Amino acid sequence: MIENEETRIAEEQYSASSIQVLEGLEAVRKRPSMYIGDIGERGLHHLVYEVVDNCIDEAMAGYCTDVDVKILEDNSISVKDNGRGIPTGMHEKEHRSALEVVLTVLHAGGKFDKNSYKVSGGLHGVGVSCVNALSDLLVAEIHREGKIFVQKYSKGKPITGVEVVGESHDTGTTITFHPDATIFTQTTVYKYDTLANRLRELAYLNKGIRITLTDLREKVDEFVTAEDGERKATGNQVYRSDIFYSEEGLKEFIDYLDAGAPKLIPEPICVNTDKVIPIDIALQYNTGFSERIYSYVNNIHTIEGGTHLQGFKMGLSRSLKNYAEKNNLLAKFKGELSPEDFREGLTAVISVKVAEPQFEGQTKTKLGNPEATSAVSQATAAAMDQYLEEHPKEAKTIVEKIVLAATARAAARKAREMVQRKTPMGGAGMPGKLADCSDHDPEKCELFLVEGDSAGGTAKQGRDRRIQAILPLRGKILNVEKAAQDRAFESQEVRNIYTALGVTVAQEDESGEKHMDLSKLRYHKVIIMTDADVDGSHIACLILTFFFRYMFDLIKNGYVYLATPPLYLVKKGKEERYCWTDAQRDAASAELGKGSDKGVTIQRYKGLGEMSDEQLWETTMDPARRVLRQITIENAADAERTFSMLMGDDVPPRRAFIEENAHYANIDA
Ligand code: 0RA
Repeated sequence: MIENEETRIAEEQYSASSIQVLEGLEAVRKRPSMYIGDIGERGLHHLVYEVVDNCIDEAMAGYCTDVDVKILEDNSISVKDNGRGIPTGMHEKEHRSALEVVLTVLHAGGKFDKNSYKVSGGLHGVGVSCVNALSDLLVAEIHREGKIFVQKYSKGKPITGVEVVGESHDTGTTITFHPDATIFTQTTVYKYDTLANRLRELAYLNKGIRITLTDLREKVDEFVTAEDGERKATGNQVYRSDIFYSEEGLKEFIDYLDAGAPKLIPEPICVNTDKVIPIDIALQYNTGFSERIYSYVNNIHTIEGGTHLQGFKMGLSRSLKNYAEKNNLLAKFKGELSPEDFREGLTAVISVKVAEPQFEGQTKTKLGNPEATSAVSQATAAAMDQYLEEHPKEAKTIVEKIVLAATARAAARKAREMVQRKTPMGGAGMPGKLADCSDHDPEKCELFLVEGDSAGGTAKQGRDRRIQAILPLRGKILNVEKAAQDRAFESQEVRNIYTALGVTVAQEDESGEKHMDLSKLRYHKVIIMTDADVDGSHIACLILTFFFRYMFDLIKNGYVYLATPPLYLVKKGKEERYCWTDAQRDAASAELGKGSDKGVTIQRYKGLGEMSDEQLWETTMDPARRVLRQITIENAADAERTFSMLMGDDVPPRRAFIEENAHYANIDA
């Protein structure tokens, strides 16, 4: 072992070209997750974003207006733009076409156009070459200089030369790729809604670009919305397609995010400057209580925030506080304003461009550049100062909301203290519904959060009572998106979760991040176990949203999991097969039915309650046999975003979306 390792290191040092090798596409194929995050559903979709990012760059440089994304019948993706077209001429130093350099050298994308302010380029910034490496077929079609050029690749290697196949009066690039199933072993099936969510977001973040998405895999019923708002089927079958286009950018993004929520001020407030770095912000207050701030750097969602977010919070509080004091609006208010009070009912999108972003944190999506704090803080305060001066009526409304928030916070603190007082001292004061385990070593112990009393009962019977505790939750837990903090802490289910876990409420630190003390956490696995149906995934989503907003550190430390109960039981005589997918079901039924398919029965589990306690143990709870899906920050953020963007309010089309999507937006292993 050691010898091999040493030999390998020696070899790497031996030739300078080994660096080239390491930077080549073989490295991408060897360790794909290092380049695209993971090789599950997220990574698969990431390939599309990586290509689209190049088109966005081309658009930001002023050469492209339209991007056309298609999901082809075999789950290939084609991305077409009307930019300049990737250059096809010989690259002097490389002795091959520039096209080939772009498609086979990591980071090559931006090397030619020094002038452009390249800010996009994908989360991992690896470019199209990475997509090429991970595709079993990639076809590049370039319209440029009056001609159509085509070159084909497989697994990153050219399989044809650059061929002229026709003439064209337009310019542009079309990249068509098919993800390599030997890399993406979990799935190569694209989800329309996942792509749609990201493309919609990109359209809002980059106003003026028209992005279309079309699914050529199957036709669906066409609907029209009549003037009275009713959706009617036309009787036609069409490919599913959406056009994402935003004239006004973030302002419209806010309207989309807040659709249905009663607004506090008529129009979102916008912050827009290029002084130090490009900063684009829109914010709106609604009559609700939750704080929703989405921050982006170079079009990348910064889940863990960072210096730009910190600057925004500082600038916002400073301006509002100054204004309120200067105009004597706090005269009657006796309490104290805390930073959070300025953000109750706030929906904001922050988009900044940073030339050399330093990404930190677990997900590498936390901006570290210190200069962003003051730049964003000053820009925000200046724009807010001006808005408040020019809109005294709205200013007064916002300040009144802040004072109300501060008053409610005092009440919330009381409720919180109640939660904290009930914190366990050796088992006493545990929720009545909790069936605790006998072991007390948190590292060994697991808490199952189970939907409903009946499934809870089965789980209690089936569990290993030494290390597994069960907490049944009543139906749908509170939607924390829509509740004030004090109401959240009044919820019995929410309190039970705090008490059972042995934790107290997270507190905001100076930089505006919430952290909680996990030293008394009683279980190191918190397992959400819900039915494998639409309602079940909705409930899982609600619980995840709660953890995401109130107990982020729990997710960050990898303590939160989803259980995966089977969907089917295929049976013949005494032979039984549990199945989690339709493919497994079909295989099992073929296997057991060999000879005669008589006597093969397929049972579809609709809920946990339909399983016996032994079945639940064997399939879902037994540590030796079950499959748990660990919730990552990214997955939780996706769930939260899907949930928040779609379910924040019961707007009917959003509801329909959830119902159509029986599965969690983006949660994978
Ligand atoms: C390198 C240089 C130039 C454009 C591009 C790459 C380019 C890449 C992609 C990928 C998808 N769409 C794209 N469009 C353009 C500059 C070309 C010039 O100077 O004419």
